[in-house]
Amino acid sequence: MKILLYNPDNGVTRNFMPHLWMFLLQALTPAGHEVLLIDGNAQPMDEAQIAQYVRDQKIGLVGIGAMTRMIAKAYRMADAIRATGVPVVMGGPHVTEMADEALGRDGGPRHADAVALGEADETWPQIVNDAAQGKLKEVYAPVDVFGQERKPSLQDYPAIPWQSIDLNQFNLVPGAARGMLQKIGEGWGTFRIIPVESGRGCPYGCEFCTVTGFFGDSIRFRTNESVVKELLALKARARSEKGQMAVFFIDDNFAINVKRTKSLLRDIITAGAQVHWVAQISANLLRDEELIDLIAASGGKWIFIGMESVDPANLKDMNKGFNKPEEYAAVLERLAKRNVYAITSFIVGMDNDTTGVAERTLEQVRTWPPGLPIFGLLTPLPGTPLYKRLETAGRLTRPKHWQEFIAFTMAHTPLKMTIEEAHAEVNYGWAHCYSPEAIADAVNSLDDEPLGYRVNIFLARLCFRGIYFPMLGKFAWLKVIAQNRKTIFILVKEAVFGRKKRPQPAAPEPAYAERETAEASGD
Ligand code: B12
Ligand code: SF4
Repeated sequence: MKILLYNPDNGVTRNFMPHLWMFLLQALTPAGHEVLLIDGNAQPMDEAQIAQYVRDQKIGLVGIGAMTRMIAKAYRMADAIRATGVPVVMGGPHVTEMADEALGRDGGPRHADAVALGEADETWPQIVNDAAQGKLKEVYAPVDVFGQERKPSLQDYPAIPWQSIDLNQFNLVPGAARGMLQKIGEGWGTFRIIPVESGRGCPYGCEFCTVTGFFGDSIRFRTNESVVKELLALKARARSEKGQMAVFFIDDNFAINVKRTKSLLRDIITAGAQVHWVAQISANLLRDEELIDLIAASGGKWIFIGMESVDPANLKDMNKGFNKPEEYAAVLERLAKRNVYAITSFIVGMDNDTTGVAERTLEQVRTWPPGLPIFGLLTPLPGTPLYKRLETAGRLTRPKHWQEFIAFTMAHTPLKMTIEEAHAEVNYGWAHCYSPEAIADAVNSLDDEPLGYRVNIFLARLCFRGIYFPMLGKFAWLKVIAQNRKTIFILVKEAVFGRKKRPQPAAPEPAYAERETAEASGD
């Protein structure tokens, strides 16, 4: 049987990274079936196109995975596929919470023949076998013989065949430049960001997050050996095609067990499996200097930190009181000292937020080493404690907001400001962090660092700008390049002519004790 795994586009950005679930399920598919992958972010398709594709390729089963924000598109695509007579199975965090919606059991239209609840590592082979025999059931749940939910242990994680998977749709290097760039250094003909997981689960249970409910508070890890092997395979692939590759460790909290993270990073270093990597780690776990040394030495470049708010009252409300705003600066400086920078994520619209929250946050951000601040609106995702609380309080203005997803638009009323005020705050945050002046300031703040770091922060800021300000298409990019031409000129000049010698800071006044000694010794 031919199987298509499809991930819908998010309608806002071209995702910079493919979704892991597709590669994982492909690797877990029983022998004898062919699996094709389409990520709508890389290969945009509409309903008619996907139906045609399914017919042309003689697909026998389609699997669709989606987050809440993509579910409306996922349902439309599923409807078009089912109209061709091909069964659709859906999985992922949204349908796990809203299975009745996907199956049309809530009074609405039916979109899926079957849903896979929760982690599908163990149910997927059964789904494929049932579909091949025309005996697809409606619901697949990962349960043990007693009917209790069972979480895969990850100890026998499958080897994803990165050396042979078709990754053409995920190359971030523009087609026209590939030939030329392949010849530069070790080669830049391809550049891909590949998702790798080293573990699952987070016990913290922040109020707005689906992770603790979905993956459970039982934390599970792959063996170090299996992660190291995967990194080595990815490195070999990049080398063989004269390209580059970076890894996003998609674990919810990569350092949730600091001892184990250190041991993994040590093993990566020992095996020479270092790649440039990004990971999500909460600020409270970044206190350990040895951990930060190992992050830097193993190739860690960017750490995503869910700071959420600089207001402790908000953090407490969200059950995220373990975030201590007073230690954010120290955490970021600890990272920056090793040239590791942070993607700092903030949520606007929390119950203690009032107008001016974006500027109050930026007052702090400006005192930190440069990074990539991002701003989002508090969103009640189905299945979260936040959703239940707001529903009970009658504060949901669009209880089924996912059925008509509107980017950067609230679905509930904040307590101390209006929805429009919250939108304006998010806009303020993005506009002030990604204006040409702000980007130039970020680059200049790394004045003492080698050119590579300055270029890195410049390019990263340009890309992240696109999360809020749509930058789809060549024209949009040209406009951004024109707006940032001064910074580009300075960086290019430095690359071509080298760095202008900067005035050395005056020698510091000797410390009191040194002065005393020098005077006493007659120097
Ligand atoms: C990596 C990641 C991202 C990446 C992008 C996704 C990517 N390209 O991988 C980035 C950083 C860009 C991102 C952004 C966002 N993310 Co995100 N992200 C994740 C993260 C950390 C890992 C995803 C992952 O690969 N997990 C590992 C795989 C193996 O798990 P999985 O995808 O759930 O798949 C398993 C099952 O669900 C199931 N399954 C999944 N799909 C399918 C399909 C079929 C057919 C079947 C049978 C089974 C199946 O089988 C898999 C194996 O068990 C998750 C949290 C998490 N741990 O999952 C959040 C998560 C998916 N993100 C989330 C959110 C909310 C967002 C944002 C909206 C945040 C924001 N406010 O901006 C944005 C939106 C991005 C966008 N514009 O599209 C939520 C989604 C919740 C929901 N109900 O939708 C999650 C769950 C985290 C959370 N805080 O609750 N994210
Ligand atoms: S620390 Fe992160 S992954 Fe864990 S519950 Fe909180 S937001 Fe979710």
